Amino acid sequence: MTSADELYMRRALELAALGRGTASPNPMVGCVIVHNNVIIGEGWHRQYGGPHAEVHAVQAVQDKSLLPESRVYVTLEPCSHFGKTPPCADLLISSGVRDVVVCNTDPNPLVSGRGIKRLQEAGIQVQTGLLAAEGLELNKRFFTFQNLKRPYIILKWAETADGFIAGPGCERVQISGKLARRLVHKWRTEEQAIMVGTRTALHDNPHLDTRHWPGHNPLRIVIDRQLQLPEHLHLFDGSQPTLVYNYLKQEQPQENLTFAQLQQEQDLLPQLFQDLHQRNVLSVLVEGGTYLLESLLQQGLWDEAFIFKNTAKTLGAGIKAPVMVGGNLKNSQTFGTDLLFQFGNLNE
Ligand code: AOF
Ligand code: ZN
Repeated sequence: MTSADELYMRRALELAALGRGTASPNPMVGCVIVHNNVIIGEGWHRQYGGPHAEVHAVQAVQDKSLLPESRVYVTLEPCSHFGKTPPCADLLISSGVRDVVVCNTDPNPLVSGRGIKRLQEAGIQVQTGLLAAEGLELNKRFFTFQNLKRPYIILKWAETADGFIAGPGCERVQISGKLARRLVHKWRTEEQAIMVGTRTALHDNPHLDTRHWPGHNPLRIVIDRQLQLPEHLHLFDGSQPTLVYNYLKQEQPQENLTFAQLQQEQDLLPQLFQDLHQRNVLSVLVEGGTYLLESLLQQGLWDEAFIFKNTAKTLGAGIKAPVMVGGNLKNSQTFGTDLLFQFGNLNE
């Protein structure tokens, strides 16, 4: 592969990223078609349920007679299954393209190698693995979902300079500043779901919406084992979907409210994530409280963690913030008086 090949694949990855927040739970995929060092077609998977990247790219080519001398760069192995759209591998074959360069192979059991095989059997040359690390990072949610059969789990909390997450009576205290709050709302638009534990739902009465950033409102998930949370909480206002994990009942009484029952004899969190996998939820942002975050940290059930530490605020007493275990510090940034630490799970 030459540096020009790398450049076109970078462009395809850049296009793929335009589907952030809208392609999910599908992966973000980009496609670039090149003839004699000129890009003649581009596309990306814009919307879940909509046409795949290759379809948009082929449609964008004005002079289709150039396709037999063209090279296709696509960030994910072209699909081989009849899903919401016909197989992209067949589209590329019928378009008569010369060769195909793929960034990542598709772990989806419906595809996993069959797309590439199909292209090769039709006489199209295929090369894989170009900028694979970048592709894996871009679609980390999708790859984790497919490989571990659970959503990609992101933990987030804010703590004071002296390590507290809430006041002594569990009362809600605004710890991080305005910039941090906007950033969190942006993150919410990028994930499919937000989750909190019972005590946070009760004491904070959070909206778990995205009012400080344009974008979609994610699914709200709350754990309420014995269904003790009062109905007047914002979580149950019907303004966006809420999923309540509990031990008592399974039903959907209203459009935006679903009760999902878990088995009391089995570990709660693995069960819950298995259920979310079945519901096709690709990623979850866990926003508290301490008990839930610590359980996830201790069970190694997480992929990334974001911790805001407000260096200008102390509480003196209260609920201690979770203790990071198994974290690999990847980055730190400053937002006013907030320090943001980003961790990856060391064991992954
Ligand atoms: C491609 N190009 O742009 C994407 C692909 O439900 P469907 O029919 O949209 O299929 C979704 C699956 O297709 C998804 O899980 C992944 O395996 C593959 N995504 N494939 O050739 C694309 N987005
Ligand atoms: Zn496809």
